[in-house]
Amino acid sequence: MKIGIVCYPTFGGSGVVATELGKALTKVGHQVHFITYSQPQRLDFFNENLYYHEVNIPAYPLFQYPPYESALSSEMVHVAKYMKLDLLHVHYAIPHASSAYLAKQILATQGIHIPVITTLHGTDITLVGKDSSYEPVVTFSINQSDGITAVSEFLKSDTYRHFAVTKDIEVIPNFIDLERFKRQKKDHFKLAICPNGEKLVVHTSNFRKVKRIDDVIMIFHKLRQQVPSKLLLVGDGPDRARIEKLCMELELYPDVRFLGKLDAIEEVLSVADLFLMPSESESFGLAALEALACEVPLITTNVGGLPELNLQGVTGFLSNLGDVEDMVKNAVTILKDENLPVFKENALARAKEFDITRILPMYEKYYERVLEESGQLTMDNG
Ligand code: GMT
Repeated sequence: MKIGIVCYPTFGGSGVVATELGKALTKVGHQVHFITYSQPQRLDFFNENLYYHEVNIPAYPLFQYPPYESALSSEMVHVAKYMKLDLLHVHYAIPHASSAYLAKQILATQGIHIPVITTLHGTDITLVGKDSSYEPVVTFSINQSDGITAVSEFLKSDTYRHFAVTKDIEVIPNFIDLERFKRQKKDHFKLAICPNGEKLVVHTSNFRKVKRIDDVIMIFHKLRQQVPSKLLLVGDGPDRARIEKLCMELELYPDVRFLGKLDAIEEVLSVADLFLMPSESESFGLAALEALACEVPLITTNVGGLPELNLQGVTGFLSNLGDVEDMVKNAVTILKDENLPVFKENALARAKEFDITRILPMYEKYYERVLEESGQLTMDNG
């Protein structure tokens, strides 16, 4: 099959899922064409089936806001036509689903019929997409997609709850490459951070309000009064400067370290004992799955799709939003020497359920179904 993948090229979860999916598809023989405004962060390998097409957005003094959606639609038209794509798979509805709709209409006028699949990832539905500035376009373009997937049952329900979506939504969860995300022996690294045998707590995110990093800090602040521990914060975003200040005010240095954006996140997770995700909203929680794969138990909220990943008392614990006291109590339980090995083992077992080798065929089957339903399945792509 020849598949066009449209996504955000940044470190965000939707871009990571789209890029890893595309890479995996090329390894099983599909031809994948990424259409993005810059090289996706994780598109870091060569494969003869992999193509990258950059969206060109010409500047013009009249444009206070360069019309990215038009440029993206045009690039989709060019790539679909000249590369003879079988389908377009767009990740994160805004604005990719509406740009794909426009591209599809343009191609149809040229006798080219190409189905569009939209994958809903989270804030495109739960936060940004609901805003009246976007809602009519999001609803319309989701309904116009030939296929719709969501990354959790929660996200599927939330889409029906908040948008007048009339089509079936297929749930295909986030996945993990266990070849890459596995616990590596990094004793020297652990010793450098925790020289006196302290427990290591990790949080990774894009430092947005929705991640509630204040709660991460408060959990750690209270935890270290009971269990000698250190905190590593990975990632960057709008809340970082404020949070660094909070750490100074609480006199948490040098027990807290901000590592910024890191590609080899699995190296940090390999030395972690606990992962914190006290998010206000989380459609799936890919970062938490990455932690599980590296045998790191979880403290999360019980919001969104997190109960579909984190199993209470098995892979970690879930608490009500903002219940820092409960999260601290649970963290202390996990970190007890007699409990930690069991949680670590359970973490890996749970991660294996989301192994890419299990999830990739779900996408392939769904592609075939959408192609068949739209009358585009031929011997060539089938
Ligand atoms: O807002 C973010 O955290 C980034 C966002 C994205 O789309 O880039 O992540 C969402 O998609 C991920 C991949 O499907 C999910 O694992 C995350 O849970 C989801 N984030 C939220 O729902 C807040």
